[in-house]
Amino acid sequence: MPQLTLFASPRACSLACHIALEESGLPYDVNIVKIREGQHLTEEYLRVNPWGKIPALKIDNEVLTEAQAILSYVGDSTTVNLLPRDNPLARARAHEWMNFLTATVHIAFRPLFKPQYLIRDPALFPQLLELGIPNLRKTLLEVDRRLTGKTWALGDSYSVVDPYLLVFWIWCQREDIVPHVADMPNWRAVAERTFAREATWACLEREGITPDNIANP
Ligand SMILES: N[C@@H](CCC(=O)N[C@@H](CS)C(=O)NCC(=O)O)C(=O)O
Repeated sequence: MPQLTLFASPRACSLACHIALEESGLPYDVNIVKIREGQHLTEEYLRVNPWGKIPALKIDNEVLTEAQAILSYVGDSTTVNLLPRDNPLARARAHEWMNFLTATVHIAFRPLFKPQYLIRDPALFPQLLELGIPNLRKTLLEVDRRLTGKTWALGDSYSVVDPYLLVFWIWCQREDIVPHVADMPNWRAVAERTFAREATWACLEREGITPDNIANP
């Protein structure tokens, strides 16, 4: 069994990998690297992931990056049913979700969370938000639409996609984001089911996330 160490920052997209590892029953360690404190840019972390992003999963002496790849690896490495194995379409659906979350949903938060990554002049940030806020709202509503009638993202079975969805649900609960987000009843129901799982709270607590600070980090 390889030795697994996840590098995670509280509330970052790494939370999905953290919960998936906890659900998987695989032995693993977590190394907390706080983005807010700039720890992702220290020499020590850049030796792990020169790209300076979270998450990274150390697998013995190799490092795997990208949330989707890590979730896929965890799903394939456990005997717990976290990723469809033998059904090509069901497996592709899992990747359809994960790719949508990585490439579209995650990025839709950028004008609000990290405008400085997109444009240098802070005077232009409001212009960025003019397009960014409706785009975020529309993207999140698309997540909700895709969850219509579903117990979990993939239907009846919990999978690595569900904790990934939870990351962005938690981001939506931030006091500064709530006003820009529509009601999303399908997603709320899936998120509540995910919150009800023991593994979820074990990881949230480890990252210092509590019901009291979830909206106001
Ligand atoms: N495409 C990467 C994105 C990784 C990423 O940007 N992670 C964020 C945290 S959610 C990060 O490391 N941010 C540090 C920064 O550049 O400020 C993935 O899906 O893993």
